[in-house]
Amino acid sequence: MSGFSAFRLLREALRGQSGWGPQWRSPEQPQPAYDVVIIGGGGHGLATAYYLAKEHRVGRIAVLEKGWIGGGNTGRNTTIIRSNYLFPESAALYDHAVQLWEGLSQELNYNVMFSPRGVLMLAHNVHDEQSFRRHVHANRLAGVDNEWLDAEACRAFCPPLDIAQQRYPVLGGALQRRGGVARHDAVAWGYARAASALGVDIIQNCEVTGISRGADGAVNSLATTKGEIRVGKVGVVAAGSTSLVMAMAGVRMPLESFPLQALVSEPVKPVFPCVVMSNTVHAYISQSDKGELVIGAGTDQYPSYSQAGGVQILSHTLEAICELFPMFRRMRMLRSWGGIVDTTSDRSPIIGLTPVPGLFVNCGWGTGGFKATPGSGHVFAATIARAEPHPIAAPFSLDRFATGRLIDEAAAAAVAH
Ligand code: FAD
Ligand code: PYC
Repeated sequence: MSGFSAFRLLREALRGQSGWGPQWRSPEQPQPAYDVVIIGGGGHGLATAYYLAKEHRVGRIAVLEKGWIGGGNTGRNTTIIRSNYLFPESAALYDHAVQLWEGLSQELNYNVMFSPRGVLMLAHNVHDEQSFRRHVHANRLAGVDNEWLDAEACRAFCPPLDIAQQRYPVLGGALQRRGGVARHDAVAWGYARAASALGVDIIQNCEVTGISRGADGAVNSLATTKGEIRVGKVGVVAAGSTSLVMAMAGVRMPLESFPLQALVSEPVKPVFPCVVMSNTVHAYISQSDKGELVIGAGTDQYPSYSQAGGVQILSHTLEAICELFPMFRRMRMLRSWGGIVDTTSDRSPIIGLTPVPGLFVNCGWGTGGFKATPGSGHVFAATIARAEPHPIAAPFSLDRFATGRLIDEAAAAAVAH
């Protein structure tokens, strides 16, 4: 911290923090027209706007958010970051993101608290072990770090883990040491501040309610709760609401939407050094820098837009956490919440062009898109600016559901599915 920053901090502490200005501009009203509008002010939408402004000359840019930025899944997720997916296309996409995470605090000059403390995925049966070993081999061939640990090595890496209990036997695990967690709000705020400084308008409480097309079929204006906006190009980055937004332009999406839940415990001193995921059990856990255990569950079994989620889903996850980590049996849980995730049949995202000229979509991240935030924004910005897919995004086109060129990452994404 520079001497000036230290002095400023002290001065603000003494005068009741009254001198800090807003970190980003958030105009009450949008301009009448923009060259590019991003629908959705989550991490992916804000990152897209930032890279559009920074790396591409596309003119006036706005992000329209129906609530507050980061209030969707960006602010509701358990922040696990990893790139240990099976297929080379996915390794390229998710590892592009991990590489950007590694320099993101410097890039944004904002501490996103990226903490590569290692992500350990537990194997509970022979099938798990075979599947994870296959991922380890595939990842190493693709230049992505991943290694197999036997049960004793898992316990050494994560001392709270009980490898002797019988209900969820631990045969070993796949460890990605470069994986970890980041602070979700800071990611949204950091991108918002940096995008705003580059001239992007971030309009909150502005819901898009209609998408209009001209005689040539191209998108030309948006109806919003703050009036009509003329647009050149539109990027839809609306996570669990993608199907609803795309329907406004007459595009039916191959998505199903499910509630996904998580919860946090009371804060305790640092006891949990890493991230542990159990795909078979649908449970994942880490400890936040505030000391809370951050625990996530599986999706509900039925599609729904209810953010409540089933109580039985949470109780199943907590029972498993207590079996795997008996030292947490007497911890009290503080709060739980849910978010709506949009899933594709191959558990890979959709990034790219749509049948509507000028309309682009970035969605289908299901239960696992936080980890991709910087990479997703980076390749989507290039895709919008050039009106052709960025090479890393190209395999994730919408038309793969017609051509059959699916990228089946069900096993890699399985923790919450
Ligand atoms: P969001 O942050 O949801 O942003 C979309 C925005 O669009 C929202 O703010 C919404 O209000 C806005 N919007 C929607 N409709 C409109 C409209 N009509 N007009 C204007 N704005 C609109 N991923 C991981 O990688 N690791 C994890 O550990 C992880 N854990 C998760 C745990 C839970 C409980 C949940 C729910 C998700 C988890 N995920 C995880 C998934 C991850 O949260 C999402 O994939 C990711 O955050 C999606 O980011 P986004 O910016 O696309 O979406
Ligand atoms: O995709 O890594 C993941 C994940 C962890 C928790 C929810 N999704």
